[in-house]
Amino acid sequence: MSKHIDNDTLKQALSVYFISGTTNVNRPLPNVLTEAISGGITLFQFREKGSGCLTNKAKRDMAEKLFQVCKDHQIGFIINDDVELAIAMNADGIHIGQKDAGASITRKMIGENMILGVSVHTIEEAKQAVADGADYLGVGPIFQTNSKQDAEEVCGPERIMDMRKSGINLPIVAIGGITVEKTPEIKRAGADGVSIISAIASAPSPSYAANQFKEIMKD
Ligand code: TZP
Ligand code: MG
Repeated sequence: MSKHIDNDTLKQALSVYFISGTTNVNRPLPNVLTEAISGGITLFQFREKGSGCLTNKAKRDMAEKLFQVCKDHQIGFIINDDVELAIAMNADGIHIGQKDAGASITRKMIGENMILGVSVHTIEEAKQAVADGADYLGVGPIFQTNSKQDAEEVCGPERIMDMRKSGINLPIVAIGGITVEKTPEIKRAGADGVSIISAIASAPSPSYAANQFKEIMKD
């Protein structure tokens, strides 16, 4: 997968976007990822953060394992924050936040062929990310979340609606506290996809959970 995919294909790929690091699961992440894929996730982001997270070679080794699982199932593999690792591995994409290196610098580093996702909270940030060359926007936290310590204020699905009204056409994924029950309203607000950590990573069956999201997001 690369940026050469058109917007519609990217929107499809973003529809059920599973995000996880090893600290979000209590069993091997490659197993959880494999189950989530079997349930129907459409994209994966490796986000290795928090106390006890892997670093250096252990992080790279885990990333390679997860990338291979994704390749085996034709699922795109995105890396959070770590531009150097994304480039070194030739990942499908990189996702950055407002506190990371700026989007335009990141775009210059990765070139045109890698997908660039940017987390935004406001319409201004969204417009800036578009101008800087983002391929998709992650908007949130939509609802209250326990998965991000330094999360901004909850903005609700209305923020996505407001972005659409202000003319932002880039693919948008909602993030933060997304559950199966809340997914229909996210879709109605104009999001192309839902990005989920805990509702899949901590689910008794990641496969079943992923499948429920897929059913709601299809068509
Ligand atoms: N960015 C905004 S909220 C969030 C991130 C990475 C965490 C989302 O995790 P969860 O468990 O799906 O609420
Ligand atoms: Mg970040």
